[in-house]
Amino acid sequence: MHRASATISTTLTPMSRRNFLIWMQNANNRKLIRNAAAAIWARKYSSAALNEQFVNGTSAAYVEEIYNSWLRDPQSVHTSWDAYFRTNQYSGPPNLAPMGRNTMPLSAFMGAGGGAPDEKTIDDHLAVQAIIRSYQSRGHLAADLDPLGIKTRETTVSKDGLQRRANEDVLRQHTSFFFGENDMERKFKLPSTTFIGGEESSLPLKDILSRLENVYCNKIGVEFMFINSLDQCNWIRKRFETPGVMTFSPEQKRLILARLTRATGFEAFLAKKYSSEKRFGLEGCEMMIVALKEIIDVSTDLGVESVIMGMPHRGRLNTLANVCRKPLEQIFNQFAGLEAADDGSGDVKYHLGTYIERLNRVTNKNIRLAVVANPSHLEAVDPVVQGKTRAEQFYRGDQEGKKVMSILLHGDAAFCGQGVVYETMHLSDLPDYTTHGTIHVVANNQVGFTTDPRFSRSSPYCTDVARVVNAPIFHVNADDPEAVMHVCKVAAEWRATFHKDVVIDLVCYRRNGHNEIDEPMFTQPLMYQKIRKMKNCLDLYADKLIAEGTVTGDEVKSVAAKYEKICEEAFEGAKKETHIKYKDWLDSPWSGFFEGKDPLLVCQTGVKEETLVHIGTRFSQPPPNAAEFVIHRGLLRILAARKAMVDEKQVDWALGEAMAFGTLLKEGIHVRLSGQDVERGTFSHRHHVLHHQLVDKATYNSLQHLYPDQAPYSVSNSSLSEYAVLGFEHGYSMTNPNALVLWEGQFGDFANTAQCIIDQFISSGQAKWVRQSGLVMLLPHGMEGMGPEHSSGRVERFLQMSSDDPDYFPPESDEFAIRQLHDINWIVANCTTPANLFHILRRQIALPFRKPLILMTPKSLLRHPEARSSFCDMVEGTEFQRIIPDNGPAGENPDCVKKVVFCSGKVYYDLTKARAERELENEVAIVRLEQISPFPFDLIKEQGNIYKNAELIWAQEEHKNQGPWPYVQQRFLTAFNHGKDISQSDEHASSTTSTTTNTNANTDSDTDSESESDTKSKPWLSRMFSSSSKSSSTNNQEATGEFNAAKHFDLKNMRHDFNRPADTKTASDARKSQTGRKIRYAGRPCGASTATGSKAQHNRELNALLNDALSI
Ligand SMILES: Cc1ncc(C[n+]2csc(CCOP(=O)(O)OP(=O)(O)O)c2C)c(N)n1
Ligand SMILES: [Mg+2]
Repeated sequence: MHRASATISTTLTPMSRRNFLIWMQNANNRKLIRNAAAAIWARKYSSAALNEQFVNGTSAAYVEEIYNSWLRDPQSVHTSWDAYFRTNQYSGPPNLAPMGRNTMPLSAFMGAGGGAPDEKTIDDHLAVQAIIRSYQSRGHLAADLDPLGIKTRETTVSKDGLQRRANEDVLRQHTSFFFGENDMERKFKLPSTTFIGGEESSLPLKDILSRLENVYCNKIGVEFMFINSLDQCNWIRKRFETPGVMTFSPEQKRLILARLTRATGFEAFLAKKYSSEKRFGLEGCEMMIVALKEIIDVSTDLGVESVIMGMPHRGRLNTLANVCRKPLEQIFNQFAGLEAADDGSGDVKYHLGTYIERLNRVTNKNIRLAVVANPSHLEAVDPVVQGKTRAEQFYRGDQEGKKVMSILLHGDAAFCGQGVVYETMHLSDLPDYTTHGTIHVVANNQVGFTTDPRFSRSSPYCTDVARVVNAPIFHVNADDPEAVMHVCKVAAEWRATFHKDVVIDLVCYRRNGHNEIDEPMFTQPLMYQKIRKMKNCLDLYADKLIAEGTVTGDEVKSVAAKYEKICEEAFEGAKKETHIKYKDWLDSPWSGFFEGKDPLLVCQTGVKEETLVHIGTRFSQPPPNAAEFVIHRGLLRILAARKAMVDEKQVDWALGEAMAFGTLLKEGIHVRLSGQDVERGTFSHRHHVLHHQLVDKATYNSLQHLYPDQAPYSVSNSSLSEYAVLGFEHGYSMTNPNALVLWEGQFGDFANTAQCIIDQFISSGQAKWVRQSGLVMLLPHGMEGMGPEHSSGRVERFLQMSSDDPDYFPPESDEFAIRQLHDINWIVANCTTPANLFHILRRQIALPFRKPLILMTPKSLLRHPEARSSFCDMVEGTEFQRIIPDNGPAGENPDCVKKVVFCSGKVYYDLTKARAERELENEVAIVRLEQISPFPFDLIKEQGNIYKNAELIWAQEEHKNQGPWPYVQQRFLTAFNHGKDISQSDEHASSTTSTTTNTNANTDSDTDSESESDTKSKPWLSRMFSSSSKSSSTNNQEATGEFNAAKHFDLKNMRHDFNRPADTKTASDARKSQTGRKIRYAGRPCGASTATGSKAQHNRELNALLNDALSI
């Protein structure tokens, strides 16, 4: 798939142009031609405009000036201009409010006798136009948005004696034009930029003002005049200004009331049944539920089939119940504190996701709704939702976002406070990241926990961040249900029309404290005095509908009673459940992926040699049949070098990676690589996108043209964000397991600005939300004297979060490696050869389940002549090597070896070079740890046995408190001393920071002591506290120390049983007994920074490391 949108540049010779066109006409290049045609059209279009003398920048200003003076005095301009302006053909810039649309000429408003308009007529018309524009631009500043009335301005009495909200903030100097009572009946011509007249082209001044007041200063505040597109501005004006746009039929009103009743009833029911439980209730913003339903109804009516939502705590349970229609029993069960029937540590109820497919009764269409699980970290889910949405659009071929859309909900404090909102907004219009418009809904309760907005933001509105992407912002008083419904309808239509973001700011209040246990009067006394007196929105609306005769009081009561009955029945039903199931809360089911799969079968990662030759050849070629595709000379050299390597049946790093991608693409696996500058590669090694040197945006990506029936490949330079882009790719990886999704950090260090995605989603997503992801993080890592940053991918942090137990040597069997992979939360690796890179990337897909892969990648090794692999290491029968043993003289004669240096990553090449310089090839073996986590206990043990008499060293270039050492140290001991010294201590490593349900942790319990039932439900606890637990084991195999594989690893349900055999031999015991084999550290001491600031110091420290590691 070409991304080219080439204009056939005039810089090409006619012959070149012809050849280039022939190449483009090739079937594969149709899209390029389409794009090119569009670009040519666009270019023609804009150049035509530019060539038009009359409207180029300076002359337009000149004409505008003449026009203005003509307006003031028609005789002040040349008669030809006068004649021209009288024809009404001149259409000035939008802010002049031209007369184009309305046909009535200004002369019609002049006194009898016609002739030139008098000065007052012109001034008055200009004033009216300025006033209209003022309302449109700033009417929201005076709108009646706050149900509490705290921030709402009082109405003021205008010169004409009428009450108005618009004050000088809105009207600025135009207030001075405010006319006297006598002018109120005067008719004024309406400019084409307003729709308040409906069919009328002129209106009496009093109507103009009252209509503008009603549209812009009532319960809706529309912020849109910053949008650069006149079309879009007019579109919005039309939807808010046209008389009668906000009328609702009695049926519609009843539906609003019914939905509001459910939203209100749900919170009331929870408050009644679980009065002391946190639920982050929606009281004060119940209209949010009705709003979401309206957005979904309108969107589905317009063609949307799948909606992906991300939202914080506030009203989440209500959304699940009343928007997604998640069975109430499942929600109520979350309050019951039941033990989970499936694996994982779970999460609190207001973080869990869900996925529902159901019939939308209003539109009678099937719809899929997903609420993505999220951590506490506010707004972190935003990019994840966008990535998931984008992926779903991709797999459905929904290139314009007509079928799949995202809705993001926000709290007011978080929306303006969290930077990831801004980062996510900036993805909204990028070709490879757009989801074609997101509807943002802010539950703006005017407080964040205990903090007043006056102290939590510097922007006037909490929504101002959206202005950067030209998204219209609809502020609305959430106590006016019909106003809310209207903005929701317009927002959904906006998205369907322009496919751009839009924001609904639901200005509401929070009836209770932050959660139901907090006392809000401590911190917001005045606000809460007011809130205590507020009638809820349902009552207000019911009163209104009763008063206008739409419903009766009895009907209102009966709707409420009916819903309460539904809740009661579900409540009773929930009591019958004994367990909760995390799988009920999965937001991204992979139907059919796990079923019928052998959970221990890893598919081949080696491939046929001819495949490697084919991919390698294509990858080293410019576009076929495009002799005139002008490639940079330096790139031609790189392509030639690639070809030479392929001829020698060798690969370097870039080629190894391309082989992995290419072979997966061949197998129908979609590959997506994203990150800063990934197309070329930060280190200029990848060059997946070749740029025509003479034609703008004409590009060629050979990996997209390997096979006619291959899967799509996408490689995208991202915006300069880690947090949002990594979140996005994580979300993308959740949608379909049959895709290799990779995010590359520019340098590994920069991943720390995405730490929340790493901690909260990638490392622990499966444990918390039973959701798997095969996302790959590529993190350039290595100390190369480039200073404290640009050095370390912080491998120690990833390793610290790995969930394998340092003291536990799993049972040895043929399936050791796959069982370990199954049980771990993620894989951390640092490959030293392109072949191993090839295999580990392919293994991501070959596995029968998905695990994130954290891959430290090299920098200088990208061009290191020794960091090459032969095709022999990639062909069928070969596989990923978790460790690479010493294959030289030392490995061949292990008995002569005095020292074994274990290492990981690029330092291997420093060590081998230094070993050769010291002529120690026979005495020092160097073993590479390629997969650091899960730790290859079995293979390391084997190495220990091979080099029985040698001293064991771990050498690393990172500081001692960094790099793999803190992780590998204990695990080496466990591996080397497996089978020696037996006693019992069994603490478990975990990937999440806590367990969730009350039965799993006592954090929510009001007692500190462990009850008997608690101890029973926690075998590890019982083993710690009960001396008899080992002997009283009911399992004979456990008692005899035999590993019960079926028990430990429940193959059928793909779950890990945390009841590990009690008498596991542990390294900590070996350490305690001081009998075990030891491993010594060689390298830098502990340090605060990741690297030194000076190259000389770096080299000195590296030499010290090499001397220490290799000294005999
Ligand atoms: C990143 C992050 N920082 C801090 C918190 C703690 N916290 C939870 S809710 C909350 C207030 C949120 O206010 P707002 O966004 O207005 O939502 P509301 O609760 O008012 O609906 C805070 C500070 C958090 N969850 N996430
Ligand atoms: Mg708030």
